Amino acid sequence: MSGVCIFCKIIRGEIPSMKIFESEKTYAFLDIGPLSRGHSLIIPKHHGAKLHDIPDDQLSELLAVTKKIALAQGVENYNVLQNNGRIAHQEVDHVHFHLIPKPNETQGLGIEWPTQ
Ligand code: DGP
Repeated sequence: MSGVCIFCKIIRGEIPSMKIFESEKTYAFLDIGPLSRGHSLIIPKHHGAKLHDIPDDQLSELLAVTKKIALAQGVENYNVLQNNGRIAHQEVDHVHFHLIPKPNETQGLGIEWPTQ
């Protein structure tokens, strides 16, 4: 955990978030600036800026949780994105997977997700 990282603060509950899922290793919540309804972020509790900073067991759970959230949302068309470094458009230096339902699928979400 990092004292200054905003995603570590979200995990600790020091910054509010719309939590979707939490386990020992993983936390998921709605993106503050959603690109579509249900846009979610799935993050490891282990602090690391880039993909290669995260232990393999945490990475595998991140993808499994991403899949479960997509299934729970009931969407069939979506993007999963993960940015590393400023040139690659990473803004928050704590590894995160974006799960972005495609706009024409959002009306089919199985769950009413608030946009926050
Ligand atoms: P990236 O460019 O891949 O680093 O995306 C960072 C994402 O994090 C961006 O879509 C907005 C989101 N974000 C940044 N700060 C907060 C926050 O405090 N709360 C929530 N829910 N999302 C945040």
